[in-house]
Amino acid sequence: MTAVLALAGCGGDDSGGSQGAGVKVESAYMPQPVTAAMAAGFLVIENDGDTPDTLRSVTSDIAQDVTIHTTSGQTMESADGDDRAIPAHGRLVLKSGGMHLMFEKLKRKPKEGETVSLELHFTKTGPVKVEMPVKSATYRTASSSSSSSSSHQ
Ligand SMILES: [Cu+2]
Repeated sequence: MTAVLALAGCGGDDSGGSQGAGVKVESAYMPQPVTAAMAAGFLVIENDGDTPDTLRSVTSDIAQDVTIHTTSGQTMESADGDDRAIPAHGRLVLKSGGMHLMFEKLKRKPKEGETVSLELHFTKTGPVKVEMPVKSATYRTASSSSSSSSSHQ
């Protein structure tokens, strides 16, 4: 649970009181997984604040582990600190064919119509709770233009 990231921050001055201010989550969804082994999740994190932030970890009620992956070609790898950065007044997009959440060791298999609870942990902002709807296995957001299929959606 303690992913230790050596963050090149702004000198460790975290006396500011803007906890939870700038970050919000949109367009979260989970395609209904094919197997009970793992599931993918997608969302968009918007940072309205003046401070860059970093997605540090994700927890969920349905999975023992939630990891953050990037997809390159047909393979995926763990997304590191740079990939997880959310610039000030910027966004971090997790979408099909790109970065995604990977729910592993599922406690139950999510079904279309259900909602999965997760909590996002950031370097600066306090935890953000997300209710992620489970969609059909082939669901795509309108903005997702990628038609390439990776191995686990
Ligand atoms: Cu993955």
